[in-house]
Amino acid sequence: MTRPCYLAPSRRFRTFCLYLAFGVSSSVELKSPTLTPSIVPQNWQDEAIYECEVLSNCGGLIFDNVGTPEERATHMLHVPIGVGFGLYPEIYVSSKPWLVHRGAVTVSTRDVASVIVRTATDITIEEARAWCQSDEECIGFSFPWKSEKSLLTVDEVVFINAIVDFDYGYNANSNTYPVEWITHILHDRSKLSNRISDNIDIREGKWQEGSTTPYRPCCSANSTMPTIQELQEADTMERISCNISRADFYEQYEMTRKMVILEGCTDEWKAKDRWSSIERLLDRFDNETTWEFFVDSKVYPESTWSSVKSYYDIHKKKNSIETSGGLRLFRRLDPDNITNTLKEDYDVPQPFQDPNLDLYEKLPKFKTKWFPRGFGGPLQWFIVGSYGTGTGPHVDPHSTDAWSTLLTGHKWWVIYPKLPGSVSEIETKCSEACSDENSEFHVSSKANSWYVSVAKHASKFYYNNDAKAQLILQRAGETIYLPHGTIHAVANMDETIAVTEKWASRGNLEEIWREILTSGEPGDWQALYYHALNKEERKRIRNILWPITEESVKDIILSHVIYGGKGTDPSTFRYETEEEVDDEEDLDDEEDWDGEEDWDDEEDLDDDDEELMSYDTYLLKYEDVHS
Ligand SMILES: O=C(O)CCC(=O)C(=O)O
Repeated sequence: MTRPCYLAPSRRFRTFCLYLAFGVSSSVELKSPTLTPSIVPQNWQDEAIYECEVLSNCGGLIFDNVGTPEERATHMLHVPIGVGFGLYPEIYVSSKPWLVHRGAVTVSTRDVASVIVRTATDITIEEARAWCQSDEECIGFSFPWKSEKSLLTVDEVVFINAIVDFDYGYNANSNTYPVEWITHILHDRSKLSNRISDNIDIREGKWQEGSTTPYRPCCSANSTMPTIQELQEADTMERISCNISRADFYEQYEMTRKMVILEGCTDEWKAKDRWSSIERLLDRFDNETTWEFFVDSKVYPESTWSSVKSYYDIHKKKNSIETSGGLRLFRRLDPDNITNTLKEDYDVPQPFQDPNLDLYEKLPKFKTKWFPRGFGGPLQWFIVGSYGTGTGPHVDPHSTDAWSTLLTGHKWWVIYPKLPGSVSEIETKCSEACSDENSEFHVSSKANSWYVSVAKHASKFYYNNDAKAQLILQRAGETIYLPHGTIHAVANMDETIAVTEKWASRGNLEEIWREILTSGEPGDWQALYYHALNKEERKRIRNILWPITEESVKDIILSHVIYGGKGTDPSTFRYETEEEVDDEEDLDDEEDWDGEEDWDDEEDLDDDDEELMSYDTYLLKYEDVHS
């Protein structure tokens, strides 16, 4: 069975079979949209429509109806105007109000006065869209992508009332795109009518390296990092008080998967003083305590605190973001003396104080498997970073949410849009020519290059779904809540000290459930289902897939982004059939779960004949399987 143009949704952004159907036309009966992107497509045609709605440059589709349904070619319309529509039995016109294309509208000297409606400098793209929409003539605007003056505005915008010619800036001699332009076209069919010539080809260029983002070079880019002041101006993230109750926070943010910043969580912490600078922190530990630290690409495991100190002293003298050599500690807070010392200084922020916060706590074997080296307890890390160090873009592992509290300094967070399909991994990376710079970094040189090439421009681009990246400045005393699945990168803008925790949130239960089904061991899902969840949560689970059988789990895939090749390979899934589970003789219907509140009492159980397995039984079964 061939599907020539569109493949499975997971390949959505890699597989294209694009045609341009551009032009001015007479009236044609158009097929109206059959679904919105929030509805899961049921057949190949709906799937293609779904993909088109997500893609920022898809104006519509032609279904040519030749061959079997699966063989019918699907062609993408970049700006559906209507020419030739009559030749095709089925046409879909996207409902999105703006189409975003790589390249610029070009105007001959003769046409300048008639085609260019207005030019503007230093305005945001939102302002440009609003102006164009309100103007009677304007059908779109072009702007050079790489604007260095500000994080939010573009240097120059050209508003147009017609598209006579289009250029995506390719230079055949150098095989490069020396000047990158972007064009937003107002998808208003009555306004567009007779304003676009029918022979314009804008299909090329945009899909270079499979990316919708044109400007991604790094290769030791030579530019400056934004200032703290500029980041502060660009930051529009919601802030709330840390006094919000656990219940309210869960309902308003964890359940709704909404990122937010909490203020005031550290007011009573000793860390406010003890971690107020790296210099002060250096007195907190014995010289002989051992640490792992990063300098440039090198990890120094098992280093003494005195070597961390002397390294810090040397680096501090350089004190420049442009030089490599920044120090970074990223230490897991497993129970030991260092952790005991640090724990005197901080507390879990109030909205996360909950003995039932982490579903993985209920599955200690699962947790140890995916977060090795742990000796139990919450998944927390202590992070120290000097000026100019940072992480590359990543998604936190194994479906975990995170809180992260900063005690001193400033961190720049780059948050990519979270809507499904909005951003593909490649769009967050340096160009392929700089692939070495895409490796993980904790260090100044690569971090600096990525931040000035990719991150600095991220909030000026409209990704698929018309979604945008956010730039955030985290200040001392602020706690970021990051729901799972968000691609993020974090740079230290000066000396920083932070503490963070990751956990499997009940707000993300569906994804945690998929994670356990795809990467857990026999017994894990039963332990979660029968012992950790309440009635309502069990219902949520059964809405995804029930009963759990060998056949039914085959189709389970994680629906979140698997970033950097990291994540769960569904083929590793190990299941027990329903029969096996039901036949367990040692299922125990009266044990409480680990001394905790008994959610699974008789009244609470649903009518699906649940049987309870004690936690001890679960561990025994687990040992059996692994012995
Ligand atoms: O704060 C940092 O330096 C990095 C935090 C982060 O991205 C993480 O823990 O996943």
